[in-house]
Amino acid sequence: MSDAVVLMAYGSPERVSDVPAYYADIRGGRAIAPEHLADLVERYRRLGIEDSNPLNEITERTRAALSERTGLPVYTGMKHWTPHIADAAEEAIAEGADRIAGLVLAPHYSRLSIDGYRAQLERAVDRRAELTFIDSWHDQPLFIDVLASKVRGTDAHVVFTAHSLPARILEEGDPYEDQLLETSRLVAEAAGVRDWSFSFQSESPTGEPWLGPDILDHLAALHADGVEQVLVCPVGFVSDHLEIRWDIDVEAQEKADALGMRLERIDMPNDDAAFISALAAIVEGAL
Ligand code: FEC
Repeated sequence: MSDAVVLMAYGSPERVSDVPAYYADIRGGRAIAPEHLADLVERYRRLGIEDSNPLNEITERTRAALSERTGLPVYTGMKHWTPHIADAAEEAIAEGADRIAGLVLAPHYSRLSIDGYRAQLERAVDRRAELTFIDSWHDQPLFIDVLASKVRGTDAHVVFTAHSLPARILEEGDPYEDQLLETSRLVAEAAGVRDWSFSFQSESPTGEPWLGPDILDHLAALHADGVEQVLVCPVGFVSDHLEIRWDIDVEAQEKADALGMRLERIDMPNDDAAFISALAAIVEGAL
């Protein structure tokens, strides 16, 4: 069989002028409040992505490194931006793939997030190749080692974080929160870290309750308990996303400063060699 990988990511606008169309794609046709759009444009602008976005270069480096490491053709497909997941699938099939592994650059499964990637990929492949979709890889040992190496030996209280989701997923029996806590526990154990906790981040203003606690409230609670130093380890993200560079590096940092706490965060895995080895093992296991 001729194997290929479709490596999927959320997607990020290439330049500030892309933000309205990008946000419209995320909202899937539902209304966008003008102040929410203005706020999002401002966040990207303040991160300096006026004309180009370094995150997309990181994703390309990750793709190239995974291809080199596995010896397989790897095609990048974005959920909410270009190149779309359908473009990646089309290219893989045009170049002769008859078995495709679908891997999302997000380790934890939720119906609300990962099923969207799966649906786009299945629709695009349309049974023209055998498809092996990887739902989650939150406990993959090499991935756990990558994160453990980033928190091992710290004196700070480690706060593991991930993107929040609407709280209704719990009533639907969604495994997202359990998987996040499992990753956090495994990383803490592997690193010998005893002083840790978990909180969510990056809640969106959609008008319904989201999973908590949010990191900003959590920092205040930790401070009230006498914690002075935190190391943030965002287990739900693997790259330098807006959620990291804004929600942690700006918002959480400002909150910590106001509380008189010291806040640091781990360097994200991005295209680290050890992380690429973890991705390669996941793909090889699936194929
Ligand atoms: O440019 C970048 O670096 C940002 C990329 C980005 C990632 C990401 C990850 C996740 N999201 C998840 C769920 C939701 C839900 C909504 C939602 C809204 C946004 C908005 C932006 C955005 N997300 Fe995101 N998310 C990223 C970007 N996300 C921008 C819209 C503005 C805002 O709310 O700040 C609510 C949608 C709605 O309005 O109905 C739900 C989940 C993840 C982690 C898994 C994954 O990466 O796929 C879950 C990266």
